[in-house]
Amino acid sequence: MHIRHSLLAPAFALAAVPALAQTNWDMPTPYGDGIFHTQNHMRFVEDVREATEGGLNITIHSANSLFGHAEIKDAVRQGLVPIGEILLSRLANEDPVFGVDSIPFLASSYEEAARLWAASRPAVEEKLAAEGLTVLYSVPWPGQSLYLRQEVTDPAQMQGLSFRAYNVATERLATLLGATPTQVEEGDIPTAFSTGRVEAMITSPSTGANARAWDFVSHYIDTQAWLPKNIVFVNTAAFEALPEDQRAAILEAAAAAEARGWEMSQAETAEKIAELEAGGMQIMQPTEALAARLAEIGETMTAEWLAEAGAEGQAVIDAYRGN
Ligand code: PCA
Repeated sequence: MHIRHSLLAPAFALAAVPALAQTNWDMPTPYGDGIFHTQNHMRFVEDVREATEGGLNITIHSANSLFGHAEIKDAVRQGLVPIGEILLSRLANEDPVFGVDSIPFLASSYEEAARLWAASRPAVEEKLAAEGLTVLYSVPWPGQSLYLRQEVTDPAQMQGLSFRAYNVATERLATLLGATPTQVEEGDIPTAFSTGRVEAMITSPSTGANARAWDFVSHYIDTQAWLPKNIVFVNTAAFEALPEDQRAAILEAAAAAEARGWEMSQAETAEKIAELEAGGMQIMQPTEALAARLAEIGETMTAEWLAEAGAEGQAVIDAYRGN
């Protein structure tokens, strides 16, 4: 009798489990907890948890802690994890359309960046869908500006600098400036500067302030040349395996995360420039000569992108420009 009871007890406990069923998802991301993108994901995850009454629990693994940036897309595609984030333009070597947001001065305000995203989103979604991925939301970094160890008034001063790159467009920009590009993950920026691997970069005030750029560079030149986006996607099969109400909860939280993220990005542009200044950096506008050279490079990179992206690329640019 006594024995039978103790055998029955676990069976009752197990029978109760389905009512409390919880799906746990892991979400690898490339950037650290101090970055607004990650903070935006935390709100997204909270919204999903609340809307599903704890039924869908997403755990963020930030700063490349579960998969490295270069592995995240394939990890989601293969179903090793159901959801993840990457910098969209890291995929430009797979298809040029993924890199359209990283062309200098093609879309350098939030209003332009939003129009470019609207114009390119269908193509981005279609290409990722063909790989079994569903786009949830995409949020831009603040404008990309120069970080240097001396005041640069003439673009010729950039020649020969070892220049930190984070995608193919930043490599190309460095090369066109006569600098030497080196790929460095965002989290490795302080070490790359302190060990002398790089001595200049172009990135957002968010990344600059998070890396405490004032410890290793002295000048910030406010070019705000483009707004590259991060993108969050799910494995389509994993998404479709969820109950209808959980799918709806994800889509609703994703739409809210996209709207909130764009606002956070815009709001922190000035805030993070102020942090760079408070840290001791010189905040400058580009000289006419530097601005002219960067504009010229933007034209070159737009032409190169169009040549590579063909009719499909032209259609994106036409839609963006309202032609
Ligand atoms: N920060 C990321 C991508 C663009 C940005 O502003 C980086 O520097 O790697």
